[in-house]
This record gives sequence, structure tokens and C-alpha cells, in this order.
Amino acid sequence: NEDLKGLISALLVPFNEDGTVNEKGLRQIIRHNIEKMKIDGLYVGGSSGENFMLEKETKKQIFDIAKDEAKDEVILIAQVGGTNLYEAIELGQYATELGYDAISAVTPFYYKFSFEEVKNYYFDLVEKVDNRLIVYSIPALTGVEIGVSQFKELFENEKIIGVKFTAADFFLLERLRKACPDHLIFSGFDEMLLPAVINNVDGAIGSTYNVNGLRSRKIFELAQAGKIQEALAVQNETNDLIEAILDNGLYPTIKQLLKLQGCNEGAFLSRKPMASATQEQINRSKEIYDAYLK
Ligand code: NAY
Repeated sequence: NEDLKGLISALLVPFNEDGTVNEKGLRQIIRHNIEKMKIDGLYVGGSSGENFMLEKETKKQIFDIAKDEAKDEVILIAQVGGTNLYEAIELGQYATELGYDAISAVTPFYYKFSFEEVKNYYFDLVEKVDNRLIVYSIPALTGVEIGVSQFKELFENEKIIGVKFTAADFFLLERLRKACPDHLIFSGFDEMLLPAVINNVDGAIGSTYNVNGLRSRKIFELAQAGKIQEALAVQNETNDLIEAILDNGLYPTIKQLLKLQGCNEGAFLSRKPMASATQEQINRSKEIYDAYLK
């Protein structure tokens, strides 16, 4: 599974006023990621893609556009999970037929599923989809915590090859890395990339790589080369940017920054009920761009 390692952008999706996908804008963001941010891959249909507010057909449309635009230039991972297993299977089969390199699925949320139920969901999904799967663990949003012994149970299925680990629990990350040296671990919090790389993650998947990909790669490479203080200096700069983005509203601000970086075709709104950037947030985004990205 070496082919999946690297720095992967969680793809942002621009929406029109009526909630439809702004296809031209989306294609620009994909090109920008590949050509300017030099990322190794795209994670399509994640939190950053506002995926959990979309209908199945729109999710498929986004998988289509991303594949059509990126072709085989970068790694493509399709996030297909949610609370509807049958939809996840259908989306997984769909993305696999399109040629996605792997699928990923969030832990089922909302209901308090037992680990047995979570495990069955993953095993049922990979039984029906002819592809590799990366577990998407994001306890802060789902409320679902998975421990080391549970990850090992999931990894007993050979099609479940790794995890996108979006948590600040470095004790768990260290234990997991030691316990599962042959499975892929992707770091999910961009502001904690350096400590994750020190813990030997195989890659990172995140939203801010859409606009801060070059600096993030430096963190990765410096840390892997053992130049920890130099890497920390770049993480410090990066976190000035990420702190400002988080203060101003995560996805609306990243969309504004993308516009300032040249992706400016059509509307860059959020999918309701998520709010789009206000004029004040748009103005602040320009200041953030001038201060940290120019
Ligand atoms: C995705 O789209 O699934 C992700 O990007 C998960 C990782 C991101 N988490 C969320 C909740 O967006 O990149 C991170 C995050 O945006 C970043 O670290 C800022 O906190």
C-alpha cells in the first residue's frame, strides 16, 4: 500500500446559491492542488467537502468530477461512509469503478453504535466493494472512539489497510503505530502535523493543504530528515495561519483563500445549513492571505 503514502488534500467543494456544485470552481481547486500545491493526492467526500450535507447523487457527481479532472495524476481516495451502509456500499462500488485508488469511511455516528456494530459496518462494506479501505476516525465530530485493540480487530480484515487519524491523542497514536507497523496511518489535524510525523505516520490528509500545501510538505520532509527545530519553525508559521483560519471560520475561509490564490470561477458558497462567508469574513480572509500566504 506504499502507493497511498503522502500529503493529501481533503478536497473543498464550492457551491452555488441553490446548493448545486460549482463544477468549474471545483475543477480549478483540483488543478490548483495538483499544480500549485504539489499534493500527492485528494481525499474526496470528506468533512472538508461538506459531504454529510449532500445527497447521494451529488456525492457521485463530485467523485466523477474529481476523477475526470485529476485522471491518474494523483492518489484518489473516496470517502463513502455515513450512517447509511447501503449508500456507502453503492458509493464505494461507484468510486471503485471510476478507478479510485482506495475508499475511506467515517465511523457511523449519531446513534451510539457498539463496536461490534461499527466492525460489522466496515466488514460488510469491504465485502461488497472490491477496493482497499481506510477507516476515518474523527471522534471530536462523531463521538466514536476506537482503541488500539479495536483497530487491531478491524485490521484483521486484510482489505482494511489503515486509518485517517483525526485526533489530538498522541499517546493513542504512538501505541497504534507500535502495534500496527504495517498499516497506514494518516495524520488528520494539520496543526499537529509535526508531532504526527515524529510518530512515523505514513501521510497526512487535511483541509488546509488546499492552500498551504507547500509549507506543509516542508514540515513533513524536514521532520523525516530529523531536522526537528527547522520543521517546528515551519509548523509555527503554519499554525499562525491555521489559528487565523479557525478563528474566522474554517471552510468559508479556506474557500476565500482559494479564491485569492486564483480559483475564482463562480460562487464559492457553503452547502446550507452551513453558513457562507459574510463580508466581514471575506475581508478578514484577505488580511489572512496577505499576512501568511502571499
Ligand atoms: C476531511 O475533510 O475529512 C478532513 O480534512 C479531516 C481533517 C480536517 N478536519 C476537519 C474537521 O476539517 O484538516 C483537518 C482540519 O480542518 C484542520 O486540521 C484544521 O483544524
